[in-house]
Amino acid sequence: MQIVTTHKNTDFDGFASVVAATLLFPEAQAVLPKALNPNVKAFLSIHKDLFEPHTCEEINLKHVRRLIVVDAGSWNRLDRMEALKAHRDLDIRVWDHHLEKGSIRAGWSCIEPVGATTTLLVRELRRQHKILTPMQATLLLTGIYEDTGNLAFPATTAEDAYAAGWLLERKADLNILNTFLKPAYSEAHQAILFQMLQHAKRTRIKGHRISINRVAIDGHVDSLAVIVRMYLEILNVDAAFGVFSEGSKDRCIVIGRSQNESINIGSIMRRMGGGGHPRAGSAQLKGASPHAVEDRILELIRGHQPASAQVSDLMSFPVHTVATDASMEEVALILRAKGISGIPVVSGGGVVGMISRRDFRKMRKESQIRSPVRAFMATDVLTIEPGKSPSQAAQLMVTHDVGRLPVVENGQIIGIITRSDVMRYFYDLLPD
Ligand SMILES: [Mn+2]
Repeated sequence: MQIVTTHKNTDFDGFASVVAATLLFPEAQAVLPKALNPNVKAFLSIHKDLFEPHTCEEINLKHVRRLIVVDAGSWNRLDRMEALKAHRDLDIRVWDHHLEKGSIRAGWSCIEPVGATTTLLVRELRRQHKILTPMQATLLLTGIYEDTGNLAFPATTAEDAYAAGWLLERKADLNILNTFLKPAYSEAHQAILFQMLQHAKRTRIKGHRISINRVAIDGHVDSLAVIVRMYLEILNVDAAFGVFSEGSKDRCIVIGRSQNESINIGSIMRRMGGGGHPRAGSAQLKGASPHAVEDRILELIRGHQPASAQVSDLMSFPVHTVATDASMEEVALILRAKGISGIPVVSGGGVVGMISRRDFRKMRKESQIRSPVRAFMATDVLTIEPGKSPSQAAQLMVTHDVGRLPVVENGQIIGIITRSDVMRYFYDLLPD
C-alpha cells in the first residue's frame, strides 16, 4: 500500500500537493491529518467527493510500503505516523520547499527553495504530460497562490509563476480560488484584533521595528494567524508577534509574521520548539507565562538577528564638498574630475546648500562662471541622519525627487548617500 500525507493544520499548499502526488502516483491513497486549516476545511466540505481523502484512522499503517510526504520534512509535523518510523524497507519520498533538515530520512527527495511545494509537483505533472481537470488545476493553483501571496512574496520563484501559468491554461478558476483563499475573519477575530490594537506598542531592536502583543483568549480560536497578519499590516512594523495565552490549558500560542526577510520568524519559532518560514511561523509553549514568552522572543531577536542596514553602512565618505565662496568654475572642474553630478556646499562643517549640474543652467552670462557658488546653489537642502534605514532614505528621495542626501550628524556632514547606493542595496538583498 502507498500513502501520501502532509503536515498538520494542512494549508492549501499541503493539500494541493497531496492531490498532485496522487496524480503522479495513482496507486497512492491520500491521507489527511485531522486538523485542517479552516479554508481547506471549507473547500473540502464542498469538494469531498472529488478528492476522497482518508484520515489516518482509516489506514492500517502495517500495510504501508511507500510513504510520500509533501510540504513537510519532520515526523512531528505529520499526524499519527510515528508507527511508520520503525518500518524497515519503507520507501519514503519527500517533496518539500522548506530547506531545513527534517527528521524524516527519505530514500528519495525533491527539496528546493521554491515558493510552494505544489510548484515542484506541477513540474513533474507537466513533464509527464498529465491531464488535469479544471477542478484539480484550481486546487493546485490555490496552493501556489496561498504560499506565494499570489506570486507576490519575495520567496516566489520564476518556476512558481510558470507553474501558475500552466495551471491557468488548464482552466484553473480564479473565482473559486478567491472564494476559498479569503481569510476566515469572524466576529471573534475582530474582537481580538481590537483588543490587541488598544494596547499595541512598537519597539526598535537593532534597527528593526517590532511589536509583540500579549492577549488572553478563552477557548479555541481558529486562524489566529489571520489576526496577526492584519495587526502587522495596520501597525506597519517589520515583524509582529501575537502571544495568545489560554489560561485554562496553561499554554501560550505564539504566532509571528514579518513584512521582510530581515527578521527570520521561522528560526525564532524553531528556537521555541515551533517552526515556520522566514516570514511566518508559530510555536506552542506549555506552562510558560505570556511575559516570559515575550522576553524570550526579545532575547532571540537581540541575539540572533543580524542588525538591519543603516544609512551609515551605505553612504560614501569622506565627502567632496565646496565652500560657499568657491567659484562656479572650480565646482565645474571638481564635478568633472570626480565624475559626480552634485556636491554639498559647506560652511563651518555644516551643509548650507547643494550645487548640481542642473544649477549651471541658471547662469545667464559667461562671466558668471567666476561668481561664487552660493549665488546658484539650492539652499533648501534635505539631509538624513546616519541611523536611518535605507528605505527611509529611499522614501525621502522619491518624495522630494532628489538624487543625493548629505548624511549629517550633530550638524556636521559625515557622508553622502545617493540614489544608486540605495538601489544597489535593495537589489543586493534579492537572491541570485
Ligand atoms: Mn508550503
